[in-house]
Amino acid sequence: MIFDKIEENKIEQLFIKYDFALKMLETEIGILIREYEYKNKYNPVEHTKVRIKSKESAIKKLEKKQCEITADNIIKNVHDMIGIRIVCSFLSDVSDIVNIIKNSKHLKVESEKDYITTPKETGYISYHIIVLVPIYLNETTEYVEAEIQIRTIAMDFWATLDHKIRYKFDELIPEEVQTEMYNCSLDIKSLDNKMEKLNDIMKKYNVD
Ligand code: 0O2
Repeated sequence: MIFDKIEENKIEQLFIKYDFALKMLETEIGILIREYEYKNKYNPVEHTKVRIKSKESAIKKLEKKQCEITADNIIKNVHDMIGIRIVCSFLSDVSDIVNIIKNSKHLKVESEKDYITTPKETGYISYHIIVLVPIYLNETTEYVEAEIQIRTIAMDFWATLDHKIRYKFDELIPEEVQTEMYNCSLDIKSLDNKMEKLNDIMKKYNVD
């Protein structure tokens, strides 16, 4: 973790921009959800959580990618320095939230990863969108990358425990634990499908 004073200052300035961008992102997502709720008389979101990646985690990611520790390399190589997780009730809510984000006038979609249609080999299920968030500085408007993770409560339950387990084993996870986690993810998928059917049944009864 060796970088000179100039680079250290640049990284510090970059983190200030991340801080602004995270506030913008949180506000924009809050507005989009509130608008949806007003139009549909229904709130599809259980909770949201924002976070800025720590300097240590960013450096770890750069080292993994064998990149020099510079502010420019953080911008170019770490796409999830800031992020928001949107946890929804049902699968169809995830699709609705993905659509409203894609239609946002303020967030520019850069890329998407649909780990719901195609889960990761670990069993991880979620929908990721990388967006550019505008930040309005005194003289210019800049765009900062952010990762939006959208998932159901069931997917979030799995991912939270998986994260804990990974942390305990420091990435060297025994094969039997990996297999068990993968099998649990299949149960999560099946549970989400059952809950979606239940959601459809509920609509027939027209209850709020
Ligand atoms: P943290 O601590 O959550 O910030 P890229 O970011 O594009 O260079 P990567 O890592 O392949 O490459 O991107 P991907 O697959 O979109 O994953 C980014 C984030 O998704 C991760 O961030 C995790 O938050 C989450 N994620 C991905 N795979 C798994 C998984 O198997 N289990 C769990 N629990 N979460 C996962 P970080 O930076 O790895 O971690």
